[in-house]
Amino acid sequence: MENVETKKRVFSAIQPSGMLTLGNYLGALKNWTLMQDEFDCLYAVADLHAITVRQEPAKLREQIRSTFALLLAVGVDPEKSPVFLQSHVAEHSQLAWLLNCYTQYGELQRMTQFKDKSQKHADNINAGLFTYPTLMAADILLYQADLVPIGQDQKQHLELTRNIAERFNMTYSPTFTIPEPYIPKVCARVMSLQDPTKKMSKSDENVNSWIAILDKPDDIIRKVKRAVTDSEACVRYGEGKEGVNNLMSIYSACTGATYEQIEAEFAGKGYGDFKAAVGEAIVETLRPVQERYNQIITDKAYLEELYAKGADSARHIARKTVAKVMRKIGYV
Ligand code: ATP
Ligand code: LTN
Repeated sequence: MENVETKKRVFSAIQPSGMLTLGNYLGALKNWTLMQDEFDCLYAVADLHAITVRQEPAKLREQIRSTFALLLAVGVDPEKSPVFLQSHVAEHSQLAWLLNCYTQYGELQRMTQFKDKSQKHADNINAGLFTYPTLMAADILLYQADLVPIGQDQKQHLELTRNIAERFNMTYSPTFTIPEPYIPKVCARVMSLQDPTKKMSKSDENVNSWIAILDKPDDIIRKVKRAVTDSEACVRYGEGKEGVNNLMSIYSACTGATYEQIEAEFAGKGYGDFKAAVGEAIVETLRPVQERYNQIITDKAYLEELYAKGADSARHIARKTVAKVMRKIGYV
């Protein structure tokens, strides 16, 4: 009998940040919603990961709630895909410890994100920052995920996850599913509006370089108007036109238009008209998300009910994996 059991399992997580960007939306979250029918998905707010850098308690609490509400607002449907807070499922921490003992110091030392972040936060190079990838491996392996939607920057962590899983399977017997990365083709990278050779990032100090999912329409229009382009004044996709390419890519992701259609639409028109249209398209794309977010974030009871439900469903799967792992290692 064909049933849902044959669907591939998908797991992904996002760190809680009050300021998720258009890049997070078009590059990651939108894709999460599109995968819900074809796959058996689970999604988490990676709040345990967040404390590898120092967080202010009240602000962290606020950002965790806000990120959870945003996941629902962009269209993650808790009826289809359990969505939960990582810290509510203790098995994440538990499996992370076990996997730490199957991960080499040298492997973690090679992680480029560790090298970058330890440079950025030189005053707080804590052991959690170093072992962050084993927690991420635990997140994925707990649910026996087949596919993990991630951005380019997380590929190295997924590769490590696969190595840890393969090592464990070889040492004992098949225990973990070996996960594959799933990198969406459309708008995989939204670039900075101020320096289109860099990815759009909320940690960029120049607020004009990024658009938050919750930015007000006027701010969105203004930021796009100020976006860096070039002196050719021709809307076409091409080399040396990173700024225009980026805006075309965003416009395409928001409207569904192909690059040829966009070039035709703006033939003979200047960047002013093009930027106005791009700004408008972003506003219209984000409008329904913002409306849903504003409804959800004020409904505390609804949110709390969903945290609990999501964590229950996740825990049900996670427990089985941890029990299996502990049995194989030799725990009584
Ligand atoms: P930071 O800006 O602090 O580096 P971030 O914006 O990259 O963080 P993450 O939490 O690391 O945020 O990313 C969450 C997800 O969003 C990841 O899958 C990441 O690849 C994706 N993502 C982030 N920025 C972009 C972007 N500009 N374009 C496409 N996808 C992005
Ligand atoms: N490290 C990721 C967030 C993350 C994740 C995961 C992604 C934590 N656990 C498991 C995929 C699967 C990030 O910073 N983008």
